[in-house]
Amino acid sequence: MLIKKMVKKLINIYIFVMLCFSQSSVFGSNSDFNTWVIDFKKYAVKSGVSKKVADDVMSNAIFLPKVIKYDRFQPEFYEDTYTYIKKRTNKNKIKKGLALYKKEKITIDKIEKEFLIEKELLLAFMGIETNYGKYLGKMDIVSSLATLSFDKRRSEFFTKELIILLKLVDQKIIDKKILFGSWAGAFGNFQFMPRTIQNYAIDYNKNTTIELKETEDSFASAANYLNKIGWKKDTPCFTKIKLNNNIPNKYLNSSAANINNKKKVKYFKKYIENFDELKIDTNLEAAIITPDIDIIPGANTYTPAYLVFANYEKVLNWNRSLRFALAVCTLKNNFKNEI
Ligand SMILES: [Ca+2]
Repeated sequence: MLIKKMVKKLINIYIFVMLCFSQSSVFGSNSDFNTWVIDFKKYAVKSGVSKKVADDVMSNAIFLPKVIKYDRFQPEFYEDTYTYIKKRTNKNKIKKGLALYKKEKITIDKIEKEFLIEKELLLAFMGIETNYGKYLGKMDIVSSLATLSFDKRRSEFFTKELIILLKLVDQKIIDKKILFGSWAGAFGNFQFMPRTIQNYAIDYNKNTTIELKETEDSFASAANYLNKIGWKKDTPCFTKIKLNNNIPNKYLNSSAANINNKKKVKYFKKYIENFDELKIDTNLEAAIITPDIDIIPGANTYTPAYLVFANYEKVLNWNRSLRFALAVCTLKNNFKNEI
């Protein structure tokens, strides 16, 4: 335990030092950023955005050094699995979720039925993404997305998101005055990125605008998203397992980018110490994940370990983090016992 804590501390110090060194290049890039904005506007117009909206929306875009800091210091990169899950699924989170459900029961129950997505799952997503709308973010999304597009790490991804956002403004689906959200450009109760808004957000209460900070539209949009990407109601997400030492390394997934080597649960029997205690259909397809291997140096290879199912990968579609998906499904299960 002590070693684990020391390793964690060392990782934090390392990240901090790296951030200090990266400061000079980050702060020295303002004129480069302004040149980038000029080029980006031309590219946006070529991609189908009207010149008026491109000029208008981008006119106040500024480079935000703190966005780069947040990008390099995400908890998904350094928190071990138990800490990550515990922080996000505590009793207070359940209490607040239950209070919201009590208040919005009619709407949430109706949406659950219509989209075939468990209310517990919707509450879990909202609880983890924004603490039930408490942390919607106050960052100017255009500047966040512009900063991350200008930055090299994931430039292509964020450039596409920013173009989509401009198109949403151009088509009057979103009002540019309300574009405040997270440092990574996500928006509303469920932290939708522009592409998610474009593909899945709906005006559920039919008042002609999509309000992702209001219960009706945000819950229906989240339920619609999960339904369309294939979440299957009343089927499992993950289950915790104890692995035997005889498990070949190839079965241990530790990257959220791809979940490999899927087999029927019963195939893994010889590798799972507590197999007989598992309350799971052994004909289901599953994979094994050991999320701490990559980020916690010296982590015990086989602990913690989980069997994950098709639904788990749907949560990864939402946010590509092994820990995030475990936390969402854990909170969902915790609600199940309360509602
Ligand atoms: Ca609406």
